[in-house]
Amino acid sequence: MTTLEASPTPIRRTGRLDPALEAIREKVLAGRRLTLAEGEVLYTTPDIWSVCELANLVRDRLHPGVAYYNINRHMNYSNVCALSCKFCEFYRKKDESGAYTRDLDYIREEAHKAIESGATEMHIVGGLHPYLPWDYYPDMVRAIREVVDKAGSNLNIKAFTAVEIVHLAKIAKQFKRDDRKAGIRWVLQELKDAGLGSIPGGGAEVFDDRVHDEAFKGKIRHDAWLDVHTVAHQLGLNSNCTMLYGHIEQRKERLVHMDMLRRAQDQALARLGYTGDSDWSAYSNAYEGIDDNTVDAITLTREGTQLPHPGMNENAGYFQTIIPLPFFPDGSELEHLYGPSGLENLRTLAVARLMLDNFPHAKSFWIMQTLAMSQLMLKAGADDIDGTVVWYDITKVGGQTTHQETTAWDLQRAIREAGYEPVERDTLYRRVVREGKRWNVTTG
Ligand code: V47
Repeated sequence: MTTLEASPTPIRRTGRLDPALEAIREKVLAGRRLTLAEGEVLYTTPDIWSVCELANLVRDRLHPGVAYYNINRHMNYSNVCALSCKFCEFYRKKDESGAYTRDLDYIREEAHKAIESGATEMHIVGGLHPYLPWDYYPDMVRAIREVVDKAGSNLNIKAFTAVEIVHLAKIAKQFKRDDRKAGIRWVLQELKDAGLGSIPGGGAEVFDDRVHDEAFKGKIRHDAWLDVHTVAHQLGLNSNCTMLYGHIEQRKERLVHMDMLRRAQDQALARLGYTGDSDWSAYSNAYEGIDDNTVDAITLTREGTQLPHPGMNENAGYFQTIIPLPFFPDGSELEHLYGPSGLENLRTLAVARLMLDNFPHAKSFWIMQTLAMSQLMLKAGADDIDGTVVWYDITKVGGQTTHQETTAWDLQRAIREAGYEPVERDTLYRRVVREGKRWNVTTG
């Protein structure tokens, strides 16, 4: 096993494929799963453009000719948080200046605005509020649902990271240490009944105990994060997942993170009837502590494989997309760090696309990557650049304002210029057909 360097690898273009990538290319073409050791090669080769090309080969096979965007709005119900994660500039303590908690009237008003703007999704997250009662959360979802139903809209309420869901199980007094999934199931079922439509991918950070203890101690670890998403999938809720990189983690830890996610997705896809490759010798992992023989590897990247889609199975829940998030040091306790470079962002997106062979989508979240970089990423594995967003409080790119709106036209233009047909999607990646602010989805 090689050791990954923390320092950037200088890139080189020789006009021919780095020989170290040849065997990897063969596997990618055949739609076979890459090992963690091969992931290291993707991270260390100076031939970064070939890594991007390989990732784009997969992306074009899965989504020929198109790239996705959506019309959405982000809303944070509170920035008050019991945790103090070192990478986070969003949280405030209860009486600190800038702390806010929204009431139901504010939330209803935001739902109105979202519908008026033609949004197909509200993305809602907040801190782990120490005092809000359990009822606040299903009441919030119900209040939005009422506004949405009254307007005859089909807007998806995508809300609460896995970290919040575990917190809610605790405040609802449903959390049982010896049966964590039971409390999670109770909370998710209540929220689903209230109108929750899907789960966002936040709060995953990097699935590594060392990084957890140094940078976000107190937050749930990877096992609880994965439990929430597994239960969500079992209840028929689709979810996304993120990876926050470029702070104190190593590239090797990112690869382990990706491996854990693809194993969880293997399980979700197996429940949907997909069958896999049980020949673990083909992609045996070299890392200590990684158990090799859990489930079959199911890949979606072979030519002609049908992608999972809503309604293919009753209670069909699965991970839709991986969203690598580059760390922004400004205003956080880790402000002394640089954050990842442009090339590291490009490479990480490409590596994620290649390693996560059972994920239908790879998203470049333009708010954190910038729209210019997201456009480049459409040629390095990304098929989705997210949405119109409007207000974004969690990171503030290049300044202080949280108003980070872009128009659907800007997103379409970026996509077209990259050579793809822009496709407006809803939260579940169904094609949106719209007339102004009124919209519907097609099932094909
Ligand atoms: O969980 C916090 C990250 C996440 C910083 O599911 C930071 O479709 C960079 O999860 N620098 C929230 N990142 C964002 C998120 C998300 C975004 C877009 C779409 C979806 C989706 C999910 O932002 C947090 C955390 O991992 N974050 N602080 C920071 N300083």
